[in-house]
Formats: sequence, C-alpha cells, structure tokens
Amino acid sequence: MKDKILQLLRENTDSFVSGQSLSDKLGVSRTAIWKYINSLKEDGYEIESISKKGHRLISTPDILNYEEIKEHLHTNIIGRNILYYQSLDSTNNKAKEIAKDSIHGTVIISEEQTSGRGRLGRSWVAPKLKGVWMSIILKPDTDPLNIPKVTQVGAAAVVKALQQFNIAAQVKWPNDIIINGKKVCGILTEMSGELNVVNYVIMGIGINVNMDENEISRDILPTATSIKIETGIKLKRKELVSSLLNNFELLYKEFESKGTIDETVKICKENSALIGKDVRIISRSKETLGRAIDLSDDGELVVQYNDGNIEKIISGEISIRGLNSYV
Ligand code: BT5
Repeated sequence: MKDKILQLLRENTDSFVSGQSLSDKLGVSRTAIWKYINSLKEDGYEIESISKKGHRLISTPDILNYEEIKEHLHTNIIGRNILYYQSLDSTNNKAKEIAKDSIHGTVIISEEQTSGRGRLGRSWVAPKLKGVWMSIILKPDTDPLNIPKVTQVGAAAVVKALQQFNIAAQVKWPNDIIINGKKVCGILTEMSGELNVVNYVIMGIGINVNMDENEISRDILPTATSIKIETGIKLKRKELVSSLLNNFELLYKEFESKGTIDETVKICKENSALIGKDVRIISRSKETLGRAIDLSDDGELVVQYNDGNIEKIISGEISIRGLNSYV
C-alpha cells in the first residue's frame, strides 16, 4: 500500500494529492492513508501535508530499496527483484540461503553488514548507510572454470558506473577497485556447483561511498578510502546502484550469450591499476616478483616473472601488491 501511495505522490510532485482522492483510488480509509503517509515520513520521505489540500512529495531519501532504485534502472532482469534489509550479517550469506529458490538476477542489499566477508576468510567493514553492500544471484549456464570472468564483469561495471558520475577509478586485478591508489570497492564472487555444472554464483560488491576519513576503521585506513574522501563528491547511493546494475546487465549479456568478455576486458585494460607495473604475486605458499604486462581475453592477469617466464594467472586465491605499497 505504501508503494502505491508513493507512486501516486511521485506522479504529482507539482500539486497536492488529497487524502480523499488517495483513499478513493486505493480503497482504504483516510485514517489508514494518514498512517501510511506518516510511515513514509519516518522512512525519510519529505512530504508536505496541509489540511484541506493534501500531500505533496518534496524529496525522496537515499535508501536502497527497489522503489528508489527503479527510478534509474533500465535493466530487464538484473535487479528487477531486490530484497532490501536494514541490517544483515552479510549479503552474500543471505544470498546463499535463498539462491536455490531465487530467480537469476535477484539482488540482496543491506544498509549495513555486521559480518561482511572478503576473500579467504577476511572481513569486510560495511557501516550503516555509508556505502553499497549488495550481492547479485546469477545462474549462468556455463562451466565452473568460467566463473572468474564474472568478477571481471563486475569490476568493469563498477568502473563504468563511476565514469558516469565523472569519477575515474582503476581495477586492481582481480577484485578491487581503487581511486588514487586506495581501495574503494571489493568484489567477492562465490559459487555453488559440481564438476561441470554451476548451480549458482553470488557476486558480492562492497563500495565505500560516503564515509569521511574518521568513519573508516583504523586498521584498514592505510589501504582503504571512500569515493567522497577521494573526490569530494557525495553520490546518491541509489543512483550509483542503478547505474551499476545497468552496466552490469549490459556487460554480463556478452558473457551469457557468447561466453566471451571482450568488452569487459577492454574496460579493465583501459583502467588497469597494474598493467605495466612491477608486482608481488602472493599465493598461499609463496611470493614471487614480476611485472604485470597484460590482461588475457579471458580476464586473466598476464605476468612476466623476473626470470623471464610469462604466465597467465587465474584469480582464485592470488593477491597482487605493488613492490613497496598496496599498488
Ligand atoms: C574483498 O575481499 O575485497 C571482497 C569484499 C566484498 C564485500 C562485499 S559487501 C557485499 C557482499 N557481502 C559480503 O559479506 N561481502 C561482499 P579481499 O580482497 O579479501 O579484501 C579484504 C580486505 O580488504 C580486508 O582484509 C581489509 O584489509 C580490507 N577491507 C575491509 N573492509 C574494507 C572496506 N570497507 N574498504 C576497503 N578495504 C576494506
């Protein structure tokens, strides 16, 4: 009912909509309408209410429910089913719980995470209302070996979305997006499948949007930052999410229909934080020195080790660092 009232108010922002006409159109009492309007106000909608005139929508809050995101969403499938929470331990955990019974393209968004996860059991800090913490459930008909490509599609979609707000960001292969050498976004792609079958993929994306420096926890401050800190721009998170989903659907289409990620690789190469740089390639057991020289057509990082050997690295459990710093 709240959605319907909101829709009617959105369609009439330059005039007042009377309580009586809302009540007539929606078939509920004026008292009920009054209660719903108050509840919308509590959600952060600014509504001017004047007796004998009615209600007029003045502004909408920057919250990440479907009602708000759909305003700028142009997708057919991705994000057409959004499950929105005030607080979750981790959107990837919630996505896992419901993935089997959810449609492809379902998105889980939470305003905060109390136990956000990174790769390899690391934690991800996700404070309330300051960023975008979301997971996309995907059901690709492909071999599990192709799933690392999805992380690259996500990374390219984040870079493209930021470009639409005139923000330049780079991909630090395989799963970080950085601005001025510091991390603003991390991607955690998880999969359930068998040898040759993918049941589902969950792509978790965390973006630090509007934190100030004193809101970034101290232990991550040396490598972490937010879009606001680096650019001074306070983005509307809902517009960023719509743009991200729009770009993701476009890029994912190529992967889904042809299995290739040419457009994604082009974006990741053009905006790579690593290509041309000396790097440390860190796996569980060892650290090797080399230079990042390219990105393969499949989105693997091509490195030349100091002994001259060239190898393509699959994202898996590898971390890349600069020789003396994060990048
Ligand atoms: C990642 O792992 O970067 C993947 C992060 C994915 C987060 C999203 S949020 C929505 C979804 N639900 C989840 O539970 N997770 C996903 P990794 O490359 O392992 O990096 C983790 C490291 O980044 C940590 O060890 C910290 O050093 C650092 N870190 C933690 N929180 C951060 C933040 N908010 N911003 C920047 N760096 C952070």
